[in-house]
Amino acid sequence: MNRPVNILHGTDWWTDCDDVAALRLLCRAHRAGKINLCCVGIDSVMQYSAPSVSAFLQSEGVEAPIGVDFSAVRSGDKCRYQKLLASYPHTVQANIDCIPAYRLYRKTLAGIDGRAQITEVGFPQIIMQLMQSDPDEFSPLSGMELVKEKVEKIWLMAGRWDRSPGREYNLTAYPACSAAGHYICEHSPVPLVFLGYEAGMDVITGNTVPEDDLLKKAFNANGAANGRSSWDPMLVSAAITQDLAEAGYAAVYGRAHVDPATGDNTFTRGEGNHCYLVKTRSDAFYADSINKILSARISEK
Ligand SMILES: [Ca+2]
Repeated sequence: MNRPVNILHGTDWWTDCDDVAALRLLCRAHRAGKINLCCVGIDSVMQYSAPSVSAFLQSEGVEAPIGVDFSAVRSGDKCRYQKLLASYPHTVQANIDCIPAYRLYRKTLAGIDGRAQITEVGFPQIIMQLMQSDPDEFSPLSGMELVKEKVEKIWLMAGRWDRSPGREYNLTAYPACSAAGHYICEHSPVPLVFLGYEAGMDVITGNTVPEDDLLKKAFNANGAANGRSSWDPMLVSAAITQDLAEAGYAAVYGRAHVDPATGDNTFTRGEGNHCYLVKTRSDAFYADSINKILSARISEK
């Protein structure tokens, strides 16, 4: 059996619940030995951010350190499911008990044997902060050197690639997202794989999860009792599978661009180690395979 892929996972864990579905897929893949979920970075700060991720991981029987992007504080944000999740048992009691997410990524990358891949289903600032980071007690390498040495590729749920220019939330929510998206596209020393808005919009999942399941409760609290678009679960699903054809995608290669001011994304086909994913199967194919995992009771281990 192949060695499980090391994954550092970033999630905005904010106003949408598909982040929770994505984390379940990663936890189940971790428990099945397909991946090693090394850590989770939260790229939006709310009162219950870290405690709610901690509770969800605990409910999945997975231990992974949590980091927080403390620069991503927003005012007036609605806590739709985080408080509910945090009412379940958890070990991380507050955001301040975590180290900054980019530092956790440094620590994780420096400590792993072999290389890792990064999945990001929210805002791209943690990855930019990692790339821009200085040597520290975890590694004598700069962030860029560390990424070059230890990261194989970066998977991002971001952008809209069936239009030019395209606009999508993770790159346009606020100025820091656009700037970080631009930076990563211009400077990443490793391949970038994008799954865009257009791929996940019509794939509805979460609707088959039993009512007493914590994931379903998070969906219900988010107003998604009948399921939700599958942007984040599809991105992590592709990363877990590793084989794009098997996961149901063709890749369009070239170079992605993000306007640093507006967050609009464009793509130049041809030379380049960026790609965006195009579905090769029916929406039911992705929905069924994701729902099958989301709806399964946790296995004894
Ligand atoms: Ca998300």
